[in-house]
Amino acid sequence: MSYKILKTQIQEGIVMVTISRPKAMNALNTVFFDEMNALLDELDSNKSIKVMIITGEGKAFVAGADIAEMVNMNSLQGQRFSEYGQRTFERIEAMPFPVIAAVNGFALGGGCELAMSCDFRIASTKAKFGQPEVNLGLIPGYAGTQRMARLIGKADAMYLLTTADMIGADEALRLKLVQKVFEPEALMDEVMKIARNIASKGPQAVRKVKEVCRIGFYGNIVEGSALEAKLFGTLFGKGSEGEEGMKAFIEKRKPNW
Ligand code: CO8
Repeated sequence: MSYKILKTQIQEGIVMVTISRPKAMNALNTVFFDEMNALLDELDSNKSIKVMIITGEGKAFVAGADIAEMVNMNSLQGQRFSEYGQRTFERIEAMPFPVIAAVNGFALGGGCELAMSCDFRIASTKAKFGQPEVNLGLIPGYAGTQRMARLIGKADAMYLLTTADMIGADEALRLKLVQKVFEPEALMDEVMKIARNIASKGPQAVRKVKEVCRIGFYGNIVEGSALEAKLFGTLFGKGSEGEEGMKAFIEKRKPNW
């Protein structure tokens, strides 16, 4: 399928999705959400996908929700736009394979929220993060208030949400909002290395570890641990991925997944 805003490329089971609306700093509009949902429909059931990477074209990862589209919305339209974005980001978070945000530049407002819906964030030294909504008399609408507090703790989240401070990649690393930082020229090569590394692991194991980690993160430890044990068990037995992985270790060879 071809898209207006999303550019996609698949190689070695790794999907690279580039948000391409550079003249508007890749601001998120309805077309973006429609296209992202169509893409997620395509990828959801594709068992050959191992990792997805989301990045932005030009100076920005994403500079927020599209202010020009939002400015004339009434209360109900604002709520609907927020709910549509929330559902889309929940789907990204729940994709059966890991999703990496490769943050090349500004990740502001809805852009920071998009990055936080990914499993982890790898940033360029030029990346800038922030939730500037209060500058506009708004609050985050794509569950940024919920994810940020869970990812970096309530106090640091409240600091960023109420001051609207824009922080650089080093500060984002210190806060553990991002996991690694690279020079801009190296960013995509390094992200691909990480993606290939993940793609080389037991494919079912990677999918299950994501599922169980996500469920445990939002649920409780008893529920999460019970699911972990159940999914752990599914990797055992004749012809299973776990059997192959463990045999390969003992036989000092690479596993044949
Ligand atoms: N929406 C629409 N257009 C945008 C946005 C945006 N979020 N950000 C930038 N643009 C446009 C600019 O209007 C400009 O357009 P034009 O060339 O036609 O004038 C173009 O992109 C380039 O931008 P600048 O000239 O401003 O570029 P600079 O390099 O000087 O500055 C910044 C870059 C710092 C990123 C600056 O553009 C900026 O501050 N952007 C707005 C950031 C912001 O406030 N983001 C939060 C938006 S609100 C939000 O995301 C809420 C999410 C939840 C919504 C829930 C649904 C209701």
